[in-house]
Amino acid sequence: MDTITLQEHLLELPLGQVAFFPVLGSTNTEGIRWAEEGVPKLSLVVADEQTTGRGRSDRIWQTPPGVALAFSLIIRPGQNMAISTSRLTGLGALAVCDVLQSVYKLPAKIKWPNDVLVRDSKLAGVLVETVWQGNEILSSVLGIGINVARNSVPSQEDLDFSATSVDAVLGSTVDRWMLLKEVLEAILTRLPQLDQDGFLEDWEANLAFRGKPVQILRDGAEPDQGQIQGLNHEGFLRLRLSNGEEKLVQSGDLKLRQVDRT
Ligand code: BT5
Repeated sequence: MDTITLQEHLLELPLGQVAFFPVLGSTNTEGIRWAEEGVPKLSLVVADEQTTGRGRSDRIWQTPPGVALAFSLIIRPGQNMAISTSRLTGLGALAVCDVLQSVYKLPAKIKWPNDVLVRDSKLAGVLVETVWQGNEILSSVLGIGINVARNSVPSQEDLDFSATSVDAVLGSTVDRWMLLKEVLEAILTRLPQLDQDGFLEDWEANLAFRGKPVQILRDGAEPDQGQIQGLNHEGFLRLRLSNGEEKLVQSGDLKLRQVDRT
């Protein structure tokens, strides 16, 4: 797909500038550059292949050619940094869940803060990055990677959590560009609701492992163990610890894992 064809495919959506790259380091890096240059809001960077795709804390996100979706949308949210970054991460994950559930009838869930799972395997990840102008947020870059075809899934030795693809969980083949359009539509539908309680409720309702025992792992710190209660207003995880206290967990360089009850 070239840029013109992609633009035509997405014509009904109120996007800004749209570009398709056969190969790119990272759509988020390009998106940050675009945002710094002042592109119109809702501009979209799409890559067929990423050579330096990244996750949180500069982890590697693999996007081989021809089999996955990697894209970044430039958004101008409000100025509340904590709310915008965490809620936009929720927005990306929720939009992918919306589409997988409603269009493809898949039991998609959000592994807080930024992963989309189907049957406990990850098939999409979200990375939101912020572009500042002085003390103000100029833009946020909402990056989403989705494993579509079966061979988009990295080999297990490169992963610290089990992974899958849309085609694998569906048992049939999905049109990547149709899926892109559906996810963008879901993002655009939810975006005006970002500050509302209803958005938070929907995000919370789609959390994986809710009410189940989980661990929050951080390098160099004792893990927190407890039950997922839900989210607070800022999108922090509410965890009920074994002593009955509730702890708020802010997203960051952490890993959430279900505690094996066997
Ligand atoms: C994420 O980080 O899951 C966020 C991924 C965001 C990727 C998109 S693609 C478009 C945009 N441009 C970018 O450069 N990034 C965004 P995190 O939760 O930190 O997970 C990273 C971990 O996921 C890695 O350490 C691997 O273990 C695993 N991983 C890497 N590639 C994967 C894949 N294709 N499918 C499933 N897991 C993967």
